Amino acid sequence: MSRFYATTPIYYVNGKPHVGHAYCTAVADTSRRFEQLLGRQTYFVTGTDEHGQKVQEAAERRGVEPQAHCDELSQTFRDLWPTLNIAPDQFIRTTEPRHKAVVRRALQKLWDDGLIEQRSFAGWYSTAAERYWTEKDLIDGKCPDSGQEVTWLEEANYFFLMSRFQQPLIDAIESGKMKILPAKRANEVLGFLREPLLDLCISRPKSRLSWGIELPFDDDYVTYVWFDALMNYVTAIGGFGAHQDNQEALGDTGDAVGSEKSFEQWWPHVCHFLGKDILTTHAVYWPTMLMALGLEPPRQYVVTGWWLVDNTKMSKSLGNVVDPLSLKDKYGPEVLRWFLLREMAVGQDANFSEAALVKRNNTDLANDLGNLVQRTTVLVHKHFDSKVPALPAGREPSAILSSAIDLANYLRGQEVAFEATQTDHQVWPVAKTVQELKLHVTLADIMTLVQRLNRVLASDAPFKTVKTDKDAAAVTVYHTLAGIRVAANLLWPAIPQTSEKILQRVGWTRGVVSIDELNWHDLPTGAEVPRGSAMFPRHQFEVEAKAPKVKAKPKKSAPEVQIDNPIEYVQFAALDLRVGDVIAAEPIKKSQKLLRLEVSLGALGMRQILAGVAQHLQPEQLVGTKIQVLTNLKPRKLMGLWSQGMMMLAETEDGRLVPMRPDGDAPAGSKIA
Ligand code: ME8
Repeated sequence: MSRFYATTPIYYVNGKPHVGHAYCTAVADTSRRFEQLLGRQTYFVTGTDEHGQKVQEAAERRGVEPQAHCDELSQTFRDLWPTLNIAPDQFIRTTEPRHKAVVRRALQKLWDDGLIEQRSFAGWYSTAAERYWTEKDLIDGKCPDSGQEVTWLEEANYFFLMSRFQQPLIDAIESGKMKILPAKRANEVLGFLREPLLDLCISRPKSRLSWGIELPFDDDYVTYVWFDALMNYVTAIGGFGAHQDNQEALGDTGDAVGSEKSFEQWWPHVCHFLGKDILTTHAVYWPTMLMALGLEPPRQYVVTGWWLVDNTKMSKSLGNVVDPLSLKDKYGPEVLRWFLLREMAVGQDANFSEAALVKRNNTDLANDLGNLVQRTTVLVHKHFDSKVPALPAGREPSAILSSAIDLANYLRGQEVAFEATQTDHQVWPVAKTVQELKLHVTLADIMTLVQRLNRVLASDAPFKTVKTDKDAAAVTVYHTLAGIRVAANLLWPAIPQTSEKILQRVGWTRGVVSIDELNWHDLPTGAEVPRGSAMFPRHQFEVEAKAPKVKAKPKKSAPEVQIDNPIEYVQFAALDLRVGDVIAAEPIKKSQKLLRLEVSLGALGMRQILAGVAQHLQPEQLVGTKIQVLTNLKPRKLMGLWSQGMMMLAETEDGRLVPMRPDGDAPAGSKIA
């Protein structure tokens, strides 16, 4: 069985955790859970980075001893993860004796091997970045990383001969031995390596900084915080003689920490998750340190983007951070997880806003997933004695139902002749996108199964057929329950708690299974389907409307306009108008006014829209055309069918209804503003 060793950055304890930290840790947690579904043995480590100037200063500001400060702050990180359903196997702290011993052994080895030298050194030192810069690195005389002041310092220090490993590092990246995702980040590192690589100062004199690990060969110095911190990835799995200390510190936690072989077994399978702000330390310092120590460079990196607030990075020093705890308390941990994972394309930046979080909840979770579970289970309670219905002999699933089964099998990696229809965006097997660490794509692909199951309900209409042909309804209901089970199992890595609840709601009591065992037809007929309330409440995001500015006197030249019921811009901005492609349109029996439309909103999926235009337009006039759709109108039930949006129409004075169509080529899903 192959392995997967996931790590996150170990976070500085100079402030409380924010959404940026929660994001990277949630991505690592979700990836490891996907790897578990794919049948791999996994190990997941996170922790805190506790030495160095930033932490020493944070403790000084609070007037507490550094160790007491670290104990307190580290605990806030440790306590946060379980509340977000993040389940690391190990939480490591750099002030633990087991880690300090590893760092000292590593330094001693480099010193003995002549790979560390003492030199006198002068340069511009940035406290914020905890490093020296050359004159030409500075931007406007300030630290290029943090924008903070720098000071000129001259001192004797110890240097790791990093320059010797420049070519081996280039080779490791170019040969793909050390894989950096997304690829543009690998190119960035290679670009950096086009310039001569300098040696790395790995010591700080105690006269300037006392909060660190003492060098084993000179007790006037402590270790540079990055040299110390990066070694955590080795300590955690028992490298450099840590396995015995690990066992004592952590108890028996399986082969990842407890055996002499643990490092050998796990290191080749490491995957470092980190933000783009710490790419150089991870992809240049770290592999060269490992090479110098006679170890293999890391196998894989996933470099994530930044959450921005008003297009500026969310960061402790800027004070614009979003507290994950308050959001979790307000919306629940899984809504927060879902938003973080689904909204941000791994590797790119995204703007954080509570309004966007609410919207994600309402569209993906409440409308698509929550409604699907609710509508199907209500049918079971009403018409099938609260049990998974038996499949009647000789009745075949409808074409759309069969396509949902094909889609599920395709997602599981079965060789199914599944072709994305024109209404889907491109869908890939889960194993492929997981391996490429494109989690946002994986989740969007799984949601296409959920959307298709909703279309099955709309098209097979079991709530109708149950009255005339109960066997037909039983076929739809059985398969929809089976499909929900498959979708919930596949969504488990992102929303573990919810997914387990959904499994129970459809009568599946055997828990989450690996993707190989995830057979659609395993859902046992006759299983009890328990009652429950709606899983994802819709939320309303209150935007405080600013009072309109009242001008003392309107300018003389301003034309007088009479506006009935004026609205604020925020009210307009709350409307989500999109371009939609009409895929299908049909009259609704017994209704003179309504047409049922199936509308594709591109990557946002499909919607069923009931439009009151039957007396104005023939279905053929709509199929294949583009329309404007108000997508965030609360869904409504009309004639027993859900309408999940509104088609925008111009109403002429003589009472005609004319569809509003984009003039020019705007793809489905484009936002209208
Ligand atoms: O750098 N958006 O710790 P740190 C997304 N101790 N992710 C963000 C973010 C944002 N706005 N802000 C922070 C350190 N992060 C070192 C690491 S590892 C050996 C030592 C995430 O507390 C992102 O993953 O500053 C970033 O790399 C990490 O937090 C930095 O956390």
